[in-house]
Amino acid sequence: MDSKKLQAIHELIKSYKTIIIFPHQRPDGDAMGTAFGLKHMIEASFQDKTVYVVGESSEFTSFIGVPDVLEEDNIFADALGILVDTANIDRMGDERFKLCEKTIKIDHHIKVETYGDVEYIDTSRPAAALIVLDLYNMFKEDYILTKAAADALFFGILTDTGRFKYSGVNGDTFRNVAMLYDSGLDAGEVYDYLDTRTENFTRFKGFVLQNYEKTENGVVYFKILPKYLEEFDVNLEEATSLVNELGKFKDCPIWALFAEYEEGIVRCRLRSKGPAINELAGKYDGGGHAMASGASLGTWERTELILKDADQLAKSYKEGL
Ligand SMILES: [Mn+2]
Repeated sequence: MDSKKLQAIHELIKSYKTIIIFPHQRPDGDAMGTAFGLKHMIEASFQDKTVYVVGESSEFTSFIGVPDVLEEDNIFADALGILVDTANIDRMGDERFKLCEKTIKIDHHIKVETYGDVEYIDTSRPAAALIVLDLYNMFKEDYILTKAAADALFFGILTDTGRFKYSGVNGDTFRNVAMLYDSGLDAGEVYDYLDTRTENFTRFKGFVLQNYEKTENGVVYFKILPKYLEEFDVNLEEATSLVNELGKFKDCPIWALFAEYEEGIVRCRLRSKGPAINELAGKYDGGGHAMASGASLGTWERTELILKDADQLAKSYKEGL
């Protein structure tokens, strides 16, 4: 935690009437949870401020909130932009952060590039939403954490930590989460939402678990071909959320889930419970955390290349054990 920078963030928030929050493209639970948590917290605390969240919407995160559509570019000129959960600036969901008078970066990914008038990166936090709580905790007299803010932040923390299971979760995580419970969090509501599945999705999950593949040294993978989405009538977002189902096998330290996001744009979600995989992801136009990264392959043929590399990584990891 960097109290000096949190102070700088707090001063900027206080000094702007209009604040616009920018989550990354294809927003996940943490990007949206952080954005809406921050929005609700600031709006409840300062009656004279208007806070917008802009960028892409997603069905999964609509439970927490749907971004505003700001057609007038001039709203941005007098605003403070807060860019959350994003290491690469070209992944921002709305480019108009460039029009903002001042910008703040709040992120928990390993630094890829420097941006923002205040750049706050804390890789010790397993979700960006937890950084909002660091801010809240430091300036409790100035902020009000409402139930809506608590629910959004909890949604972000749960989804980015695999419900408190991933590495990086520690006492600080729970101390921050305790403040959410103290602020009226309805955890049951969030869990119920996350646990609700359609029957189509459940059938698709069964299909993945029957048909996954494995390399020689224990890289488990599955390729979500577009025809499967049609066959099972599930969307890409739902389908790719299954990534961790492939990580439950003994002696299989790495797993990957491939999908085609647009024609000719094949990406993978890469996960590990052994060797760090972010460097491997970097080699394929991606990146992320040591144990959870994403990579961009382009074509289906190129998936074999990353699988080969991942297999080697699994091999040397096992040999080194
Ligand atoms: Mn995150």
